[in-house]
Amino acid sequence: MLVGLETRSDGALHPIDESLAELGRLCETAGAVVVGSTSQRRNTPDVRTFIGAGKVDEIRAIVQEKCVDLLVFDDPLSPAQQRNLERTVDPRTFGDPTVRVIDRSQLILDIFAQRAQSIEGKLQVELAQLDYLLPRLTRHWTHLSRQRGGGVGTKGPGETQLEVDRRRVRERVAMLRRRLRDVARTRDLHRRERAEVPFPTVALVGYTNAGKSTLMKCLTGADVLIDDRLFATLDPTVRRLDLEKAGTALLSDTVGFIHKLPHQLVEAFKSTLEEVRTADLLLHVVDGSSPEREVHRRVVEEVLAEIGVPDAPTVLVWNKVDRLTNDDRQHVAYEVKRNGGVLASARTGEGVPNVLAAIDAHLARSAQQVEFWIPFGRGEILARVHREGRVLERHDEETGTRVTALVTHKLAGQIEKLLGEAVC
Ligand SMILES: Nc1nc2c(ncn2[C@@H]2O[C@H](COP(=O)(O)OP(=O)(O)OP(=O)(O)O)[C@@H](O)[C@H]2O)c(=O)[nH]1
Ligand SMILES: [Mg+2]
Repeated sequence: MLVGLETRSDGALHPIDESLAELGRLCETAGAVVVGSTSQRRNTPDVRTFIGAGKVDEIRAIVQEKCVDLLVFDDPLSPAQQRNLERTVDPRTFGDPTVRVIDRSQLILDIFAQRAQSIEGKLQVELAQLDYLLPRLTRHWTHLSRQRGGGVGTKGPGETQLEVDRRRVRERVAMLRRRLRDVARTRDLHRRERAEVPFPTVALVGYTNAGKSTLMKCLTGADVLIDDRLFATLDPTVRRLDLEKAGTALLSDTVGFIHKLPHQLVEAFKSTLEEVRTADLLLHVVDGSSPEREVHRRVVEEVLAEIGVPDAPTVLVWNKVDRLTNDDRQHVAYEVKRNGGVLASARTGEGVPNVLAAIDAHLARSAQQVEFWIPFGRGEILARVHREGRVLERHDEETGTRVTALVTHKLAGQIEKLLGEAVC
């Protein structure tokens, strides 16, 4: 059962019904069956139980009637609120509570844990989960011992067992951080190798399920996972993208964002999100057919600011236009006029040439026309200019070749370095 609270501060950005509907989709993605939802309007959350006492009674009755065993709150609960709620909504008066109470963060962490594929992804998710768990390990909190299966012989007396649990979590956190640092170092190496490559990089960003992976497939032919589920993609993929004017670029697809993304995850996924941070251009995909498109766009911008790229050059893509009715199309066209961007459908291919043209134009603008003089002995440099830039003119002279080419700043710098002082 889903529970939402509408406080004065958040109603405007994300209407409660939409937020709960999204929470329902998250539950389905995680494998839970939603039997109902309820919400309450209050000025501020209750310190003890988050929602008011009357609402707690109402929920207790539904829990009994519908045999609910999981309550999912749309907002972050404090460890104490979570514990108090578990004890108050439970219809039984003895033993461990049979109703679990979790919040959106924990649900998202669960989904990430189910879906993480790469070693790095798995480490990042576990770190985020433990970070979330640590403040929740208290004397009254029995999840950890329950997870260990009944716990005969595992539960020490009160505090002692708690201390053991906490220490084990901390040790594991330290170990995970070390391993992540190693993995991140390798990834960094790959990235640096890529930086050596002169190609500019373009990163797909956007709300989860906006169609980033579908657009990646449409643009590059990459065989990436596309799924009508939230958080289908967790691990980054990089593919080559050939552009008419700007030459070759690299396109990367990575994890999507969502409203109220747990900060532990943003923290843990920082190294994955490096692809986004170091990109020359962001391709921000919005599901143009969603009534929530404006909220989604803003949420993505907020997360981008949180990871340190508030003003990166961006091309907005209003995707899924094939799903729009004529009326909706006019609305979206108005938004495109106001915010800029391109209308497209990654499914039907409509508008995709415009997306390519927008990327090309942006990257070509950052390319420059340079003249190189390359001595005959350095044929490999000339070959590279041909391969990675666009040669506009070429003259063979007595001892070398003079070429005028359109190249990225990166490539210009690298060729200059190779030629020493030979650049005219
Ligand atoms: N009708 C329509 N559906 C689309 C379009 N683009 C993507 N979809 C569908 O939207 C769903 C999500 O697409 P994905 O490409 O997996 O979305 P994503 O942004 O990569 O999502 P995550 O990886 O989960 O963050 C899939 O069912 C796609 O088939 C489109 O242009 N039109
Ligand atoms: Mg995806």
